[in-house]
Amino acid sequence: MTEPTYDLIIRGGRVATTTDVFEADVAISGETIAAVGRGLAAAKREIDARGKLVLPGGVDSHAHIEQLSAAGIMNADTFESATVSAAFGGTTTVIPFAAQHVGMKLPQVVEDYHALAKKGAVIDYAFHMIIADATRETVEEHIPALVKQGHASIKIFMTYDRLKVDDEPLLDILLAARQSGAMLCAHAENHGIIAWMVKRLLARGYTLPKYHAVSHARVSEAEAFTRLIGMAALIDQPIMIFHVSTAEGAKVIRDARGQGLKVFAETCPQYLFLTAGDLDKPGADGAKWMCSPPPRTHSDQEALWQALALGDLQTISSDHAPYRFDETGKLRAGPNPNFKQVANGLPGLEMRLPLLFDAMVSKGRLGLEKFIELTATAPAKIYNLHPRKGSIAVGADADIAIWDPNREVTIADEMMHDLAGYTPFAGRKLKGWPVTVLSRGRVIIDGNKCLADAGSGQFLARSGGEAAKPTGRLVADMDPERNFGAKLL
Ligand code: DUC
Ligand code: ZN
Ligand code: ZN
Repeated sequence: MTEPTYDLIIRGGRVATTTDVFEADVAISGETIAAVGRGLAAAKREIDARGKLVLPGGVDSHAHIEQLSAAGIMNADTFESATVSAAFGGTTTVIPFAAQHVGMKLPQVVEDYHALAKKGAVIDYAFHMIIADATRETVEEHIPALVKQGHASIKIFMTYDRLKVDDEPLLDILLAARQSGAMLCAHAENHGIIAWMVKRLLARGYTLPKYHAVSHARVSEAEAFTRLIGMAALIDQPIMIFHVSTAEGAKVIRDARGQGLKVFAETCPQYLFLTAGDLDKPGADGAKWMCSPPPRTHSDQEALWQALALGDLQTISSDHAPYRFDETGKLRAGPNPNFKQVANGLPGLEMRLPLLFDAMVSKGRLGLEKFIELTATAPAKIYNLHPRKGSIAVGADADIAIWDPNREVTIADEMMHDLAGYTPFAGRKLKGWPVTVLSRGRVIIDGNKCLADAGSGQFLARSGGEAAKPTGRLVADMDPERNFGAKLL
């Protein structure tokens, strides 16, 4: 008897990429995709995918896992719970953070997060390194060394008291990113505006969660984007602007891209499906919907969808940042905290793809190919994980989500596999659900069962790749030939 040719075949589904949707079998040998075609030879095992969609597993390029908040509150999840919940939602690659706080040595921070992820993760992962303490040692020694070790993206905060990086150290970090070939990602909001608004609101007794949204005045986003883009242009350093929430912010990015600057940007489901009105609940309840930047208005949602359609925003990540609605998380300061005392963040790894599939594929907004691009292929490309991750192609890792496009589900808190204890999207009715999920050829989700072992996810070392390469056009101010003699230009 002849040996079966492949280890596994996913037979008869509709396979989709960013450009094509077609009926095919997908054959897997070991951990990678060996063939895509019709009537492929036998395998040791087969999955019947007739009537289903066979899609690349999602790539979630922004998630906070086992991370301390700015105020020192720990996320609700472990690497195991977060990645199990991601897998249930059809995501097979995640990029969380190795988060430095002031006084910490970056190599130790990275080592500590490695240890946590190695123990728990059930899907593959890379890290963005958060820099909160731009000492000379961090900037000149640690960043270059760690980028070489495969951590080719850096994240900074322009707000939050204990994390924010001011303009001058930010320029140092942009330069370090440029010299080591890393992407610079940013949480860009104007700290002074937010701090000033917070003080005025609290002094007048406006303490409920809904005032969190008021305190993050809209202009704080567009102003910080403009300042960051200006500094990045000075250094000629590519940047990724995280979680765009306003129409004005999206316009700043469109204009910068129109000038040929290498500015990438993402938004998140909370800015496409929630509004500031969701924070307006009795008592402290609105804290469950508190994140930064806050959800805005319906017209911002429309502007963000348009920006996604036009390519101004290239990815949709979750910004998963789960805190329980109890004294360990959102209510750490007591049952009636003022909005400034509440940890910012929402759980989102699990619901990112089902929410977007329902809106984009089932309801038809932008369609299946764009869904794959925004949630898998584009983040894999921008963070240099493609072609290994983010697509269904021969030679790629067999990271695959099989979706039942007709399954109808009403989201409920009890269904979630993360440890937040709630989802801000409870009660929504969705059509389309990931029913089987594979990571490197292993079935890790089969219906409502998780079959993956803690620690079976692998670290993905990566260099900066194409997206992180400077344009090569140094502005005159930075050019010694042209301006360090202070010539008139
Ligand atoms: N915003 C959040 O809402 N949570 C995590 C960090 C952030 O910037
Ligand atoms: Zn952020
Ligand atoms: Zn974040």
